[in-house]
Amino acid sequence: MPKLIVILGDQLSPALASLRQATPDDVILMAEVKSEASYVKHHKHKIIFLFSAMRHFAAVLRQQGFNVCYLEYASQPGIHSMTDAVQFALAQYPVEQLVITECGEYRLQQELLSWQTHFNLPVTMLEDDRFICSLSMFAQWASDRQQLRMEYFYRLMRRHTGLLMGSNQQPVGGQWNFDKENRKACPPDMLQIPPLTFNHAEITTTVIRLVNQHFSDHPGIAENFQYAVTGKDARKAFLHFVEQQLAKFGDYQDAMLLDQPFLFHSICSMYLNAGLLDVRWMCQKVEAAFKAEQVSLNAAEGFIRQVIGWREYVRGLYWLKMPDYSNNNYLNAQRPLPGYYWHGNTKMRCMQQAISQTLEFSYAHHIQRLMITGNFALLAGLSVKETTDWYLAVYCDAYEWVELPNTLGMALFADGGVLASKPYAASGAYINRMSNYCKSCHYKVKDSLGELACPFNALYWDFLDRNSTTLGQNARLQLAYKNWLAKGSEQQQAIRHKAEDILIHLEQL
Ligand code: FAD
Ligand code: DLZ
Ligand code: SF4
Repeated sequence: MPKLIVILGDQLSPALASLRQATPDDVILMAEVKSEASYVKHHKHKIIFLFSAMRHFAAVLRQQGFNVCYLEYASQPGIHSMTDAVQFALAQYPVEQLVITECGEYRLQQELLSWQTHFNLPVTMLEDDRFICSLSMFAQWASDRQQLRMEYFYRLMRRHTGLLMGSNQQPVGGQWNFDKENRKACPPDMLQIPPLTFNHAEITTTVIRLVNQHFSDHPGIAENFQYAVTGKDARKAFLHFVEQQLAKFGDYQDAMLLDQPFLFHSICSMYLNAGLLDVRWMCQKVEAAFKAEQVSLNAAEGFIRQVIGWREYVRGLYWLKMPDYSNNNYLNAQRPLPGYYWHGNTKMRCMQQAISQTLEFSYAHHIQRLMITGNFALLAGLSVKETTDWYLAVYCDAYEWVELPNTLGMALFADGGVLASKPYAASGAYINRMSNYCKSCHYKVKDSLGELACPFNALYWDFLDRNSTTLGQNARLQLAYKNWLAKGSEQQQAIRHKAEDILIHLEQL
């Protein structure tokens, strides 16, 4: 029975469940469609990356003898969605069933689930076993717990994979987590080896033209695109990270430096999320580097925790809690996103740095996303919907399954503590400790009051004050509230006024 196997833009893995079932009689459908390319204003690099990677992937499948129906963007009139693309393929090929692998986003998954009725054909949906933790395993883990803390899930994943495990199911080094060793500020003169970049192959050059033609109003400069678009190059980029940067990744994971967009990060999330890299292969390479004494335990553990811990955890949480999760707004944050999120022109050096590099490279590292742009959105009470849409649009690695829990849950505390035990709220002091941004800022990081006071300071105290009904009882915020009370009513009032003034003039900061 010939099948129509649909491969989505983030399913570019040769070992994908649905591809493992493919035979030369089947038709493999891949399509560049408007509904996927425009549901938010994706950064141009994200569209270039996916379209070019999809085209390269299709070429390899053809070389392997598969029958690929590939629909290039706007090449067929009337095809705007994946459903339209399937309709088109069904009219061309005599197939008797549809096969797909679980989709990454709830939105599109609903569309796929409608196909059986819509096309009156049997649809088989296969588990996405590129992830280590299946959705049923996560649901089972979550079922008998009041709190879904990542740390306990991570221990389960360590035991499940055997990564960095010693004898008797105990972690190598006697500790599960070396996070405390991963919070050093980075000396500005430390030698940084940049990530690998790649020249444009012909396919990429064609896609860049297409993106400039159809997505000219999306953020980013298409010609600056420099990422890998094949599995082979993505593996090269990752091995470069393991050899050159991993040793410092642990220590400086949370650090930020002026004009150093990548520091010692792997820049691999876009490859991993699209299927060009395999999570088990990556972890094995990192574990091997530790065993060969090329990197310390805190570097190897720090990296492995991010991928088998955080990444798998947020995916499990997303599917456990959707669709209601996306409607959460625990702190009732409604303020419109200021314009500088889209152009980066602000006097706040930290925001200017994090946003400018985001617009330039479609990339910022975790602490920039969490403690700069995310922290600012949290403190200023920016609209959850506008903020999550921004993150989904601007990052090359962004899909809702990973973006939403990180933004809505981790950065904005809009789920009321499902993901995090307290909001990641911080004043300028944290940013000053972890970066050298404040030294060249228009604002004074030590001041909370006065014209040049760092906006993060008054906003931080005002955030606690504004949300005291909802957050005041949080055990992990008791010290912060004690410090707020210790300020006395006169200073509190001055800070409230300052915060009010900042919020009124948010666009002018
Ligand atoms: P590294 O610092 O080198 O980390 C290694 C890998 O660990 C990453 O490639 C990623 O696969 C994984 N990882 C690390 N932290 C997380 C995390 N919290 N959740 C999931 N995976 C993690 N990551 C995305 O892949 N897509 C997103 O859309 C996304 N949105 C985010 C939004 C916010 C507000 C925040 C705070 C974080 C977000 N993250 C997202 C997580 C994290 O910031 C990125 O995975 C990371 O910055 C990617 O850069 P890197 O590959 O250099 O990561
Ligand atoms: C993100 C994206 C974009 C920009 N374009 C396409 C596309 O044209 N065709 C496609 O199959 N997938 C695309 N994607 C990825 C999908 O949005 C992704 O598969 C879903 O969001 C599920 O994670
Ligand atoms: Fe950011 Fe404040 Fe530091 Fe300026 S002084 S860089 S606004 S934290």
